[in-house]
Amino acid sequence: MLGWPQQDPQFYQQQQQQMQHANPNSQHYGSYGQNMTQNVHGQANPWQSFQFNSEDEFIGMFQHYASQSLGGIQAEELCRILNEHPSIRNYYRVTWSLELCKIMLAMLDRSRDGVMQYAEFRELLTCLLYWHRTFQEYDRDRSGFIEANELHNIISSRFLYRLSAKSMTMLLKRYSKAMDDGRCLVAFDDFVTLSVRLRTYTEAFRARDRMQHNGETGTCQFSYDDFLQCTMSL
Ligand SMILES: [Ca+2]
Repeated sequence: MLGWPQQDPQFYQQQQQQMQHANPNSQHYGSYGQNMTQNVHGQANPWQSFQFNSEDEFIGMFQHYASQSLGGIQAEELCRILNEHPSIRNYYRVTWSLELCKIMLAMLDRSRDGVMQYAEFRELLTCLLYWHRTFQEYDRDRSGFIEANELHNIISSRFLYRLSAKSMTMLLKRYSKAMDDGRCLVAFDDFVTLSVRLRTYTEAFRARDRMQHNGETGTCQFSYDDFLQCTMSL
């Protein structure tokens, strides 16, 4: 549908099962995601955070934007919800780009149909709450920016990714902006883009490693087509 790269659903299901049994403290991949699972599920709740009276009311808002024939929303509608809905817009106080909405939709498109169903939408907003809270902890003056060295701390000490110094330097350069006073600043939407890509690529790579090696080795093989499907969808 809509030119979306289709992945074999059986492969995807297998990938999900593999991830559920993945060692949370991997020698090769750190323990990324574990912290988020502990902190987000049960604590952050999108409908309460955005001051809806009930989850039903929140679902009603989603359905208002959703296409009945598709059974969900596409990136354009996701963008409209984040930018137009007063309490959600007020919460984040950023302008969400269509490009970032496409990336976020792709990250959680579990059914690989290019459409965000309610469960995927709820998971995304839960994820965004966690990333926003994490970002705000470091953005103490509420300027909407954090410093590049704080991004370094979040990736390694909070998200628990295991990256080489070289990869980390590349990430900081790619996702921060150098200011005249010598500081390097990271905006919230760039932080979200980075968080989505890091998580999605790590999961895709790790799942292939496990399937190909019956364990984790920190390496895997991609066919050209599979590589394109993984990278070009984000
Ligand atoms: Ca979907």
